[in-house]
Amino acid sequence: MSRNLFETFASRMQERGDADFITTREGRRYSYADALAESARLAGALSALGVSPGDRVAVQVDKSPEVILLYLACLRVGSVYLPLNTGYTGDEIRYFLGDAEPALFVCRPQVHEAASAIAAETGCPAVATLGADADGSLLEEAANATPRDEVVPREADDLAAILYTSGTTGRSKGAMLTHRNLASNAETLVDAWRFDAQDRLIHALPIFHTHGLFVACNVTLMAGSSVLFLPKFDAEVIFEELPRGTVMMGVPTFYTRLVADERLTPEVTANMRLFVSGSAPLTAETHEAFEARTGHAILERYGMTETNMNLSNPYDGDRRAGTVGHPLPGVEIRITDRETGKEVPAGEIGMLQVRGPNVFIGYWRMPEKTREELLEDGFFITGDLAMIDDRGYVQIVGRDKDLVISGGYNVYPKEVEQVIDELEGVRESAVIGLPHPDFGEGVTAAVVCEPGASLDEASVLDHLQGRLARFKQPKRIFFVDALPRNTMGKVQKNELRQRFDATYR
Ligand code: MLC
Ligand code: AMP
Repeated sequence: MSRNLFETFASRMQERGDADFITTREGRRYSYADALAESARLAGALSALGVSPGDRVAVQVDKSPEVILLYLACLRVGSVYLPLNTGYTGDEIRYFLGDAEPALFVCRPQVHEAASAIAAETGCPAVATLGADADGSLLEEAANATPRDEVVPREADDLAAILYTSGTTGRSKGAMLTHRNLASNAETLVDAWRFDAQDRLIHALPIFHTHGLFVACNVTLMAGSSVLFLPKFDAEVIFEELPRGTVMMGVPTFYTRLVADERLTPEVTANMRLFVSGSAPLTAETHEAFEARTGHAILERYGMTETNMNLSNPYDGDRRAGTVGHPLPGVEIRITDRETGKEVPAGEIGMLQVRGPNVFIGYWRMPEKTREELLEDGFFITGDLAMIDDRGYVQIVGRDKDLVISGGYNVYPKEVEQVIDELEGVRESAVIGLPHPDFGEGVTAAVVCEPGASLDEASVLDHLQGRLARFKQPKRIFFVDALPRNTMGKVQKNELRQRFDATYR
């Protein structure tokens, strides 16, 4: 029996027929029946463009309902959907295309020429465009293509998607996610968070990462709910839409921004039944302030690109501030000693490991990295430090990996350091995350210059422009005489964090 995730969606989509699937504030609307028909047309276009089962389809486009139809079309034809952050620069895209070797690159119409050059350089045979206003060559192709109604059979362990996640070495790793991974997590979350056809999800997240794509859209499709697609988070728009929504999912920055706004009241949120937060730690302060202002306890959950969602606070029962709740049904966790890998006693801090049908099958073409992080017994080493508190709730207390999370986006210091270090006059650099009132953590660099070099903050930032996505670029650069090191020669980032702690406060 085929285990193509699309088939699970399709039966729900058929049932929902003319009901709303995606709407926008500009009045665009796709019913479930429309989404079935349009995704079949797009599937026809993908085949006409040379996409075969198992091929990767790389997609770097602005958010629009048609992107989700394209994702569905990729599932239909058995290809592997590979979404890319729209903030990535040409250099970054070159790496992803070179590594993933997609059969097709779908880009924004305005960058068609540059994208085609990168595609040619990296051996990607086809390029199509898709614009935020339903423009571009892909939809033209779809309009002329013969719709493909059949769904290519897939096994549960066949790939449905590859999502790149940055790595400690500075090289991004492609997390390989299967049909089983995505289907199991969506089914679990529909139950855990009580999604149904009456729900209307306010969707302000980007759709190129796990949170906005799989958590939000797969759950919607699985439950037959409807989703209001907003291009980005804009507090003005959120306040207008809250009275018509039932659920919102966001990164902590959404909630700190809402709490800072006097329009956040019990009245404006009265129609809402659930607010979910994740991708970065939500402070207990924000959780408590939101509840005091609205009567809603934000449901915090914990996930990763490699695993989708692992832990969640309960729907019924106490949603504890500063915790990520309990393992979701089907997910096992253990908290281990970082050195020995043995489980630590309850109440102690250790490395969080997770296992379940949600856990990915490895990093694309990186068997060694996969072996380091995905253990033989199926547990995945998350790199997050956790403990189970006295009431059995899991707290994420820190990270063992050198990672900064800024506004829900991951930034690996190594990647930024490497680009800074290329600049003439730089001897070395260290990138850290510092407490930031809006983004949670602000990417910050400490730079040591070569003797006699005349660099300033602006010249370093200038150098990064166009080489690294904006969200990875440090908000501040500090010049130091030397990086603090321990006797082993390892840079002491904690010392730097203490020294510059007050930068954004
Ligand atoms: C924007 N900027 C950022 C940034 N977002 N800088 C650092 N970190 C970010 N996250 C830059 C912009 O380029 C701009 O700079 C300046 O900050 C101000 O922009 P803004 O208009 O205030 O930003 P905004 O568009 O409002 O975006 C902020 C945001 C957005 C938090 C709403 O970043 C966002 O939607 N983040 C969600 C990320 C996400 O989906 N993560 C999930 C990953 S999945 P300038 O100088 O260019 O003007 C995952 C697994 C899991 O982690 O568990 O879910
Ligand atoms: P990503 O690789 O973008 O999927 O980010 C995954 C990382 O985000 C995890 O390893 C955690 O460090 C972090 N994360 C996600 N959700 C939470 C949360 N609720 N609390 C703390 N950290 C989180």
